[in-house]
Amino acid sequence: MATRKPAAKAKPPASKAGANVSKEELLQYYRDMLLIRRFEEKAGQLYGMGLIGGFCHLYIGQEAVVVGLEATAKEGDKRVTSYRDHGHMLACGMDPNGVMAELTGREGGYSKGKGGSMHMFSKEKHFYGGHGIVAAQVPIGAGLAFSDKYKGNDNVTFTYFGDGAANQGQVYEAYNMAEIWDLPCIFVIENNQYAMGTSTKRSTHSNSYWERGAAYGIEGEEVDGMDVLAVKAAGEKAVAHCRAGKGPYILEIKTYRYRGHSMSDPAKYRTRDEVQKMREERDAIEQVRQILLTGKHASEDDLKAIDKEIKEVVNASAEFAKESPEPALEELWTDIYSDVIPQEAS
Ligand SMILES: Cc1ncc(C[n+]2csc(CCOP(=O)(O)OP(=O)(O)O)c2C)c(N)n1
Ligand SMILES: [Mg+2]
Repeated sequence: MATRKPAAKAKPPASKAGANVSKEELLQYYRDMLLIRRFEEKAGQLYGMGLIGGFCHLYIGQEAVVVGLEATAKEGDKRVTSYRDHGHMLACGMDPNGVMAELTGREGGYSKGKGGSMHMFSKEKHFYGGHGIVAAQVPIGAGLAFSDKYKGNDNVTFTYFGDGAANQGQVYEAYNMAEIWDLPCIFVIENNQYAMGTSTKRSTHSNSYWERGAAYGIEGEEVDGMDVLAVKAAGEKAVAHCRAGKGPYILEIKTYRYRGHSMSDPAKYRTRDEVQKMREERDAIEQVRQILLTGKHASEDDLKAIDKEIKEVVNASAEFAKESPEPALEELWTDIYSDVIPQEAS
């Protein structure tokens, strides 16, 4: 009886970072990055319609950073970040409905509509915020890592902050203590080249931020943040270092935000061409799309189906966020540190 030769397995594309990545992984990164992008675009629209108030900082352009690092995380690992936080929440598995409803200030939001864009948390997903004070989350990240060290487990904490935050004093106090105590903390500098309207070229003599760790004896490296595979490869190294009890590690991830600092940004500090060039030549989602197509791991139709699926998830989150009621007045007196509830005037 003639035996059939098993179909040759498609070879996984070789990453620029040198790691072999499976088709399934690539599709997952494509999906995860696209979810963040479409979600943020929708948040931008809702903001324009007046459905989201206050501050709102979009993550569009930086998706590969958090998706690449989340690919290296395991259950129990923690994350904490700044106000540019929606992507981090989605990447660690928080519910898009709860995030969007928090943006619109509704009862179904992660903080029952009382926190908004910069103040969401998830105990279940070990997401510790969302911090509006620049660099405030960095010592908190070291503290979270301390708790794991104290408990004797092998969890790590991803502590994200920006290039602007990297010039703050408390970052270096946290570095010092993290090194002395060998804390399993990955300090992730998301260097998107601007702090509000100030370019890194104007704010610091040396814009190689990771090298500052040397003063504290902390190892680190610079990573191409527009290449999700490079981020993942560097993340694996950092995670292995921390899990092995070797103390903290610094990843300076070079990235770029396409949108303004927040929704009210006059964008006079850079040219349209600069942004356009980045979008056209370096976009992280497009890079993965090209690897999938040229390696014949997915067809245009497969990718279209994923796009459609993501659009549906995002549209559903916007519907949920619009339909969820505003928080009841009594909610003003919950989740606060005071027991003294004002009584109605008699
Ligand atoms: C202590 C403090 N100083 C100033 C501000 C105002 N502020 C908000 S965001 C920001 C820029 C921070 O830039 P960066 O750390 O690079 O993060 P990015 O916005 O680029 O993600 C500043 C100065 C603040 N929120 N907190
Ligand atoms: Mg920045």
